[in-house]
Amino acid sequence: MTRLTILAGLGLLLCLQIGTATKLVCYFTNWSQYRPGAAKFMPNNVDPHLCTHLVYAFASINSNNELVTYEWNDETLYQSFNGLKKSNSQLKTLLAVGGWVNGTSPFIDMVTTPKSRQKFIQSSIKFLWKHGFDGLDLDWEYPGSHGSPPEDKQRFSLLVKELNEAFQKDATDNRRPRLLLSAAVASGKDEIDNGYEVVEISKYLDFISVMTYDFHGPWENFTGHNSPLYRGSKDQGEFITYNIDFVMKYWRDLGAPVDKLLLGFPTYGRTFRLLSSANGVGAPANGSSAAGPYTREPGFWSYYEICTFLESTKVQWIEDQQVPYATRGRVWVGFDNMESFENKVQWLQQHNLGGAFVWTLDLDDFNGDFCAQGRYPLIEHLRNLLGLPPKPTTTKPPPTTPPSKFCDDRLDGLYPNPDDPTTYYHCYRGATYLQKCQPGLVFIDACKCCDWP
Ligand SMILES: *[C@@H]1O[C@H](CO)[C@@H](O)[C@H](O)[C@H]1NC(C)=O
Ligand SMILES: *[C@@H]1O[C@H](CO)[C@@H](O)[C@H](O)[C@H]1NC(C)=O
Ligand SMILES: *[C@@H]1O[C@H](CO)[C@@H](O)[C@H](O)[C@H]1NC(C)=O
Ligand SMILES: CC(=O)N[C@H]1CO[C@H](CO)[C@@H](O)[C@@H]1O
Repeated sequence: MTRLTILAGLGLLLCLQIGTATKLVCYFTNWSQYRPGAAKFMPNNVDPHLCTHLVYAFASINSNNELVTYEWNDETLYQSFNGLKKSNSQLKTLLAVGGWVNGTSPFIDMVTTPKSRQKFIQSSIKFLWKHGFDGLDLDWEYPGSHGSPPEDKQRFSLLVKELNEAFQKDATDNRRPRLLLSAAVASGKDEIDNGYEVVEISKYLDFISVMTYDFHGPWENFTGHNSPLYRGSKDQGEFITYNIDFVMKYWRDLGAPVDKLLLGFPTYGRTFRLLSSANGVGAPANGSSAAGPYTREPGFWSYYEICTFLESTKVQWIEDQQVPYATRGRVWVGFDNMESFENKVQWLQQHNLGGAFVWTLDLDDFNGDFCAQGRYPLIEHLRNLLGLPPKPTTTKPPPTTPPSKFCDDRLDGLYPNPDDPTTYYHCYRGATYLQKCQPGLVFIDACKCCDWP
């Protein structure tokens, strides 16, 4: 297996960052507020320094083609969500519009005529400014399939173009920043073919988040990984397209500029119920194993629920696909961990992508209550791997080694602090930042991460 050292990743990234700023876009979901106990997630659980962009999922479209809230308390949540920008003035927030209404996508009616599209566009501009968002994220699953007619492929391009033009005009007329425009797009080859005029939409979108997960799940009759990096050696037929390497190259080859493409990082896994004692990849399965106690959705476990499962079994590695799974009894789960994130970031950097997005904030161990790896262990690791600037810290430097000097003769990267194992140095563009591990954890040089001693 290839194990990327953070140092190499950061060095490479420094070169890439001269032209473009790497993005780390993180999704917040309006339904995580209903999870029980330590899993309940509210906007005040978001670390405002973790990601470069936050996206609130989801808003909807009403029968008058206007952008509207979903949840009874969305407006209150918008306020605290956008209030996070008070703690980090660099942070950008977007509102995702998507989901289903009356069993169908609300985009389908909205895109039919120039008039209905304008109604939506104008209501969006008003709504976004009213609530303090910096942009709109289109989450239509999917134009041209899943109940949407073939002509929606062109209508989606028109929507994106008209939104972009209206956002430009709004900025000029009202002398305010242009609203951002992005889309979360399909990773299935058929959905891509049926849904997007890639060159056209790429002109008008600030970034394109490719949903590189849900490749395999309990809807199939054999085990498979949720988000494999590479094709499995046994994959045949259409299955050879069910992996990140294929899909991201497909988007690129259809004409999407790589610096607008974001790779999707899931903080969850997909579970199966095994049918026999065979328990590798491709083993016969029938449906999902029990729902997680916190996410309470069959077939779907958050990273913090997987952590708990891992206490009673060991992590297995899918060598050809570069991702982990775990199994015990009749349970099988394919998931992501720090190591698979490292491989994926390495891929992302080798192919000069614009960055990463995470589905979702609330599925990571956001409080550090479950996995003993600190707060947001996966996303924090992802942030470091991407080489984003260190988060501000209130830690006072120890007097013996003035931190302003520590990085003077060192390459960018993470280093142990010889004077205090509970802290570490992050060198970034010549500056020294002293970072603190979560209480009880120490810095481990081998993984460049904080862990239980
Ligand atoms: C969904 O159906 C309900 C009941 O038929 C209707 O009142 C509502 O307007 C529909 N919503 C949309 C967006 O069409
Ligand atoms: C899954 O179902 C297909 C037919 O739908 C069948 O051809 C295949 O053998 C099944 N695979 C397993 C592992 O049961
Ligand atoms: C799979 O599960 C369904 C529903 O639980 C059941 O009806 C069916 O017989 C199962 N199939 C096999 C092959 O066990
Ligand atoms: C609790 C909940 O699920 N609230 C809403 C959040 O947004 C989705 C859209 O996907 C709605 O379906 C939910 O009702």
